[in-house]
Amino acid sequence: MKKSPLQKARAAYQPKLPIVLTGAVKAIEGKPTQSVANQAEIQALFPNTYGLPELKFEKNPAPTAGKPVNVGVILSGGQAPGGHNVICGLFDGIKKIHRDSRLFGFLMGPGGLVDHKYIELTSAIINEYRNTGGFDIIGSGRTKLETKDQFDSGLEICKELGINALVIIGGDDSNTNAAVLAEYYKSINAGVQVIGCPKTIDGDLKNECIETSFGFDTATKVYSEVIGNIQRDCNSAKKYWHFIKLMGRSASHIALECALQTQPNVCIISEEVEAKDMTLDQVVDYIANIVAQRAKYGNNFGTVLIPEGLIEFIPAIKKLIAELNNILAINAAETAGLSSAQLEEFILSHLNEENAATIKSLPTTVARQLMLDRDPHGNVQVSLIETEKLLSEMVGKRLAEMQAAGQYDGKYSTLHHFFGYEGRCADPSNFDADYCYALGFNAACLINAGVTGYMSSIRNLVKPAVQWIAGGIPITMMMNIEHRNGADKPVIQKALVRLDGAPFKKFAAQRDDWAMNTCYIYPGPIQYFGPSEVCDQPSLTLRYEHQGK
Ligand code: FBP
Repeated sequence: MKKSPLQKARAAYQPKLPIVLTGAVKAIEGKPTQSVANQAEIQALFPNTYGLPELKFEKNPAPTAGKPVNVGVILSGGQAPGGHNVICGLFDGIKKIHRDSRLFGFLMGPGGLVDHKYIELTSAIINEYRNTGGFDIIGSGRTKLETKDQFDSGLEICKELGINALVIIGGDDSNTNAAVLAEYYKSINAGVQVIGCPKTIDGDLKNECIETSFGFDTATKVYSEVIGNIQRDCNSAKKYWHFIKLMGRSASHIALECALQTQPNVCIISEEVEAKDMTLDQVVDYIANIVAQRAKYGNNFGTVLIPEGLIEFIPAIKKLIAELNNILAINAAETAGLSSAQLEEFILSHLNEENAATIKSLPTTVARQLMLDRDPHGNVQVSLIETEKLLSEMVGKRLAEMQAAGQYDGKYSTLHHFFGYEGRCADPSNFDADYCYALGFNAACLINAGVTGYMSSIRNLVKPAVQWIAGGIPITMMMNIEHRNGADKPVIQKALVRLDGAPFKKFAAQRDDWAMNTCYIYPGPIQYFGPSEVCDQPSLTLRYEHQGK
């Protein structure tokens, strides 16, 4: 395969490992753990994997010779920069345990395990993918691993290939499924360990023990570069308002991080909209007032960042989505074969009065997307809803009213952008390259320690990589019971933006200044070579969260 000079140079990059993982390790057990909520229910559902202790690796001065292990690896869900390095770290880790260890990659996500589609990952293949973005080494998919038939089918192929452990690289939903799989295999003494790795650009898989999910750092740096470029263009021509939607599913972590990096005129944080019980009209008023204020000083330009999940957080729409979820889950059999038009009719006839009124108030395209576009986990496909256009149009209408009332005198020309897919497969930043390699290498250590139902954990991330702390966190510890698709289910608690957290507080303290004055920052592209303060910095979210502790 032909490679660019940067690709060649990047292939030679040696990710930095925590010092503890550079030699033999032993697992030190902490105290038994508890789930974040609903302890009794989670314990009853996970009798074999609940309450396990946290693990921390320390140097082992008297290691014993390791035995070969065969490991299967799965990439699950949306792409995130650094996934290849998790696999490379895992490969190097199991080879360090024993040179005859083997790694099998299941193709196109969890479905590959169920359908027995795999390849053996040899050193020749692995070396082609070191420090690269993307998930193309084995592909990814969103098949949900949740039924006994799927688990049994997975076990068949594990037995056939002599696989002792599976590593599932995924977000909160995929790691929830990893925990269920670990519990099932343990309950039948299947002899297959299951280890998870925290992946998602969305940054919503984090807690006391998992400081960040991988991919967030690179993706937000890519988006911030492009937002900065747009801001410079915007500040040069001074004639457009740019409405920029940013991926991130429900949580606004990506929008918040990009705002901290680039200082736009407006950034909406969904979690705040919900906390303040704001209506869509109030969000529109907030933006329109800033446009009008800036126009008073001749500044008929600006940037507005919008998290993709915003629509779900407007309380009236949230209620609507909850009822839609229930209707679809309860009537799954009845609605299975319906055409889009029939399904729409079915839903409209089942909605309560309040929600029917909400759906009628929305533009038809948005209403259709809410009703019809769902991913396999039942989530609304928020990335498909064009909130940036919806908001800019509504702001335009509001400004026209204000103009008629003599409250606004300016020009309002808009441009729209959606950044998501552009950042998901970027070559990982040094931070993500190092973090991911360490997560994979550490997963091999967890396998060697014989544990199951754990997530690979690398902490102390604002310090240089050599000082990072390696270990494992029982996945059940992160779980609670939530109402999903019409039923109560054990799931990993999603981390939303905390309004009492340091990153939001930093933003909130400065946003009025950014709104009125043009304070843009132009972060520039990710740098791989050069001074550490340019190349190795973690996200601002991570830095502020640590400072705030
Ligand atoms: P994960 O939660 O699987 O990591 O996915 C992240 C994400 O990029 C979201 O930000 C986005 O809403 C979604 O995937 C888009 O999904 P798809 O790749 O199926 O279009």
